[in-house]
Amino acid sequence: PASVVVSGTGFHFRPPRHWINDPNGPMYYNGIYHLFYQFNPKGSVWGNIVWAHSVSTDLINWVALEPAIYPTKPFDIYGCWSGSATILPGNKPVILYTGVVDTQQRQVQNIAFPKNLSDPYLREWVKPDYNPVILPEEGVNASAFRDPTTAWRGPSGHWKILVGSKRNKRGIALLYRSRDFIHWVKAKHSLHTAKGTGMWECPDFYPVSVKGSHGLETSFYGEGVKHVLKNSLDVTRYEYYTVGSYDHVKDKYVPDGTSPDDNTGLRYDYGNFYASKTFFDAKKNRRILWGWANESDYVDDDIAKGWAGVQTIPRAVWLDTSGRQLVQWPIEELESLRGKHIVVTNKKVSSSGLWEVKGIDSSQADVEVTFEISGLEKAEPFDPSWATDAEALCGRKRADVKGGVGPFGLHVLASAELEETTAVFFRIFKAEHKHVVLMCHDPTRSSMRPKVYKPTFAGFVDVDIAKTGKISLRSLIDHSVVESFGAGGKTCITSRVYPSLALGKNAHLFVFNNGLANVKVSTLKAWEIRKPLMNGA
Ligand code: DQQ
Repeated sequence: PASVVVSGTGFHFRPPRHWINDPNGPMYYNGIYHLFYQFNPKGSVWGNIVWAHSVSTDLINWVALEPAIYPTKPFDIYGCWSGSATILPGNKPVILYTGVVDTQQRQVQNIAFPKNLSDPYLREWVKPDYNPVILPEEGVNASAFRDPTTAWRGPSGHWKILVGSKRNKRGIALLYRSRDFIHWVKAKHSLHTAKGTGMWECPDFYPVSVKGSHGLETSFYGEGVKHVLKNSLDVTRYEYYTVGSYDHVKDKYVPDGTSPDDNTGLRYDYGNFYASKTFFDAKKNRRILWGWANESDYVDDDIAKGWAGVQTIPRAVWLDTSGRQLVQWPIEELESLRGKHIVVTNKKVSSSGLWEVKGIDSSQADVEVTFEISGLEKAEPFDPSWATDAEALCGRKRADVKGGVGPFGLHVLASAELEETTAVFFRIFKAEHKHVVLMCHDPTRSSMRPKVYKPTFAGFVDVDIAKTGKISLRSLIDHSVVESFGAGGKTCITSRVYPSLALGKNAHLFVFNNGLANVKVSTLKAWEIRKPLMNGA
């Protein structure tokens, strides 16, 4: 097969050319959404990093502007790395970002302001000469000192931020305080640390409401609030978060302990999703999550196709009613791109059943389906040792491994004869006192192309399946991106896949059941997704 036939993506955020990584400084300001991101203006591999800049009025259609922050001064001459925006009182946006100062990649934190607040797009940013505003002091590892968060303000009037770091293999979220946003002092105690995780990149820390799906401004404090701390682990390339309590006076964060805060903990997304960042959207009173989905093809392919990396579809994020985890859902604005659609109702998927969903072009689509499970008697027994590694379990029990209840789900980006497919599915097990629901992405057969990395990804879904008897799945399909949301967004998985046959009109969509028990599709809706304005891509 030809090695570089990769079609572009349709509705995922990316520039027309070159390498992108972390989303930076997302914000809503005077009616405009801003997204900055790590960008190499010279090629489709990582390097020469600047803050590229795009603006939008709906988070879906994007217009690219000139890069906003790029190396010019000793305090950022080797790179302008990740950081965050804060809207200061008086409606004044400000950015804190990491500057790389030498070839050993030693890091400092810098501040930048819009040059002209009356420019609706805030095109130009100024980096005052008094930068850097934070230097790595005694005892801080200068090459592991980066990615300042959005600031929050405590009852004392102090601003506070986190900076990611490590000491030996301990991940650290350093805490800094400032009265004026320019002079910052390191707090004696870090906000949180965990042993054995390695470097904490791109920390994020924010309040969530214990009731309802609305978001809270980052400085919010009061009753009925929990906090979320997320870190990106550069060793595993996965992110983990905890839900906990934060004391604004003592600056103490205590995770609830409902999930571990290491490599076995909760994740926003159990797939290819990294360096994420949230922001509070004052327009719609919600908190929105951006994450980066890297390529998983071969570097030579990225060079040949001339671009690499996308941002996932922005997701609203809030605390689940259980209080134990977050829930995520693609922003409602995405639905404005829905075009031609089809509906299937009350259709059985018998044991070993397979049927095609016809009538739409499914290479750029949005699919929502609800499966009804008639009985759980046939569920496979669950070995408790599997509980800490969903991914390994999915690797062993892939879509083609027969089960009791499930695997059932979708074949997306599939060729007509299923030589190629990315399987998105559930498998239900019987544990001692409950049922365990596993959600998987199995791209083992996603591409006939050589050298493509095709990892299986998986997470458990915290639902009482015996009680509800049904489970929903939504998949956003975009040529080389599959983003799936299980049980209304309780478990999310993103994959990058590179079909060589299942391209464009040759991409098919199937429903399958490879378990002994019958299941039923109570409803399936699938829409073609139109291409928005995407930075000229
Ligand atoms: N990417 C940036 C760093 C960050 C890493 C450099 C995470 O600031 O730690 O491009 O992907």
